[in-house]
Amino acid sequence: MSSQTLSAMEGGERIVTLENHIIDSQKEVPGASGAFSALLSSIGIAGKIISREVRRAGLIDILGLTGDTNVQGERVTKLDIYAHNLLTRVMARCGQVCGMASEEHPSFLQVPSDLERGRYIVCFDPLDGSSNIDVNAAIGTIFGIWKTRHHPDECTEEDVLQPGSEIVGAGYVIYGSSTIFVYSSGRGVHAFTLDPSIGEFLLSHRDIKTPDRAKIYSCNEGNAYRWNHEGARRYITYLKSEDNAAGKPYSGRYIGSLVADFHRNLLDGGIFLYPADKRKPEGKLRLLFEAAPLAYICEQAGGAASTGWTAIRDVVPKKLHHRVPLIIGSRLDVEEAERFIQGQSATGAPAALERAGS
Ligand code: P6P
Repeated sequence: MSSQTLSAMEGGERIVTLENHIIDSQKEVPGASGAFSALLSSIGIAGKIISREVRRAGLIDILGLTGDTNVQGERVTKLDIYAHNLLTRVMARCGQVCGMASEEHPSFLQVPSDLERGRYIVCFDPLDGSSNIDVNAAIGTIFGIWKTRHHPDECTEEDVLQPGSEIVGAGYVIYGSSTIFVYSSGRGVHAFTLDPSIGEFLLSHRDIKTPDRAKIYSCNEGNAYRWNHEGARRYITYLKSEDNAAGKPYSGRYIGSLVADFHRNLLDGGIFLYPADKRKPEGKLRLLFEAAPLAYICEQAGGAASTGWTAIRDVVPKKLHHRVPLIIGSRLDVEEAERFIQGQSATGAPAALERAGS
């Protein structure tokens, strides 16, 4: 064998596509049927198609608003509807899903009986942050995968109302300077960057671990005056105070697109907060379509996700569009934010005592 051929064989990293990785991961699961792999691959295909539409939205009059508002009371963009319709169609026809729920649809969606049903339930936010589309800020698709508790032909909304602790897989696709598919099926978090010239997601970040602490905080400070808990305001003030020995002040970074803010913090560390406020006393972000899937990813990467009081994974949804406060990111930062919100302080002392200087 020539030395050139030998070096070609031995040189460089293996090129790993999303499909390669999904099949390799399946081999680690005894008795796996391939159903989960087929479902994930279908979501990957949907991500590629939505990426294509997002990239050319400005050129084919698919930007802008439909003039409608969704079940969230939010203005709906044409791309929101495109992404919702595409994901609903792909999930219904992949043969692995019996029911689904979408942030853009008010009720549970059972896969029709004339289509092959599988044992998975999928909840998704088809295009999170879509209010940022027209200004070309990064947006994303978020998905969470659960198993139905009933036979696939009998699945109901009850099968969707499961806590994040029952998630069997989750991920997101971020449509930013590049399109990246990030997922976990319980064995770490892995990211794949789309090479549009070959139409493949290629492994770019293996086994992502988020730093335990980092000097980034991400929140809409314009809402701070109406946050329900004084401790949340005290926490942000604390982060901005000058204490270089304690690594402060932190830097503020807020894009206003959850997937973009989350993805930055997942890779570089930091904390994202969307506390409950007087307008949205239960919180703004949706448990099933945003918080629970991202909490799963974050915990798989060594981070933490909380309402400020309870781990997101432990919150049992009371309704499809259940909203929660979301504090998510680097573990030590989230734990510190919880102490403030719960009325303690950085030292863990009750805030009243600390304020008294005792
Ligand atoms: P605000 C986008 O509409 C979204 O649902 C999330 O992507 C984002 O984190 C949040 O709302 C932004 O909300 O009130 O700061 O505009």
